[in-house]
Amino acid sequence: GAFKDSLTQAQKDELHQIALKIVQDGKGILAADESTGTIGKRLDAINLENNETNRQKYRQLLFTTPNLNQHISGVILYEETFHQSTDKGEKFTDLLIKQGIVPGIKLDLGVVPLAGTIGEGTTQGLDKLAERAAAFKKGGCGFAKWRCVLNIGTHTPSHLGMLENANVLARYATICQANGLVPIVEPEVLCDGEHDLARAQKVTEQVLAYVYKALADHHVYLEGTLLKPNMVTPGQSSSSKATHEEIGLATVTALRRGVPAAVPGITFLSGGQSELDATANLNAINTAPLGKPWKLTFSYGRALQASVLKAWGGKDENIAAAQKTLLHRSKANGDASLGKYAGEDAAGAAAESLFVAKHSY
Ligand code: 5MM
Repeated sequence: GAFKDSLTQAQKDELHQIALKIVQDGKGILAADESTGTIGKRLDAINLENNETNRQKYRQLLFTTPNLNQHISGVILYEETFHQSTDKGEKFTDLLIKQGIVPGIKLDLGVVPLAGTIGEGTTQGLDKLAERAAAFKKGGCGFAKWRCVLNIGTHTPSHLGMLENANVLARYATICQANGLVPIVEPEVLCDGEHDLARAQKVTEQVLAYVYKALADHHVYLEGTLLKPNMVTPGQSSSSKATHEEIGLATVTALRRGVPAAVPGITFLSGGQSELDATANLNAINTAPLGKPWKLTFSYGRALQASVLKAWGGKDENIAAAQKTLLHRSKANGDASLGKYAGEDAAGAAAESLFVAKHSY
């Protein structure tokens, strides 16, 4: 049908530049946008009460890590964190911007059931989204995130599940772009289930096809977006395991089939993988023997924070050690985003043992 471009060239250029900054060589995103309930589970694991003081303390630890900007180009914040400051009174957003790190904001308001489906959902938060996006842009954010969830079952994801989630991601993306925020489009195909690698690949391809059809229908400017997908892995309860190389090949194959070359970058979620698997798989993705027209990097929550939380344990005397752990995992993933991850040195062994001790997220 007829198309009237709603973004000016200057708006497009700004969005494209932000996206390119986030996926610059050797860097990726720290997803620190856990909502109050989710961060509560993380704090509970180290016996800390889930209150505003402890949430501020923890995020301060992350964002004041010396040299964080060496491997981190963007940080996703939850609304409460966006409004918080360091003990010295500097806003977290200003602290990040000062380091050349782009602050981002989680805009979705969570998953709700999709009536009539077999346990499928959609993500809410479109009401007043333009006003919220404009306020976060004004407050220094350069990008946003919206997470949709799809699950693999005998009869899922359904046509309705894929169509609805693709459409809501597209609506969110247009609203972000109109307000100067690069939308990170996150259609997460969960790894729960007994399915094998081939099924995970097929479902990921189908989900991506729905997403990019919707983004095209809604006139989303692809150069000013980023994709945050799952890696293609066998289901968590699958009897068949896959090597990093097989995961890398399946993931890049699916992405090549579904993601337009105009998209500047793909920033993977870790989805409950161990820290070491998330790093090794990202490296295998970048070394897979296929053409890759986009940057392939990380936007990890759990796989950047599990051993950091453990090292901290809520104690002030451990802050420096916890920050060292964060820098170490960020470097490992930054190397993996270049296909140059060569395994772990001594500090990495620490990260490994910490991870094994905390096996289930
Ligand atoms: C960090 O967790 C994010 C927010 O989760 P809730 O809405 O449950 O609080 C989450 O969206 C995250 O950014 C992505 O799922 C990627 O995180 P992982 O841990 O899978 O790398």
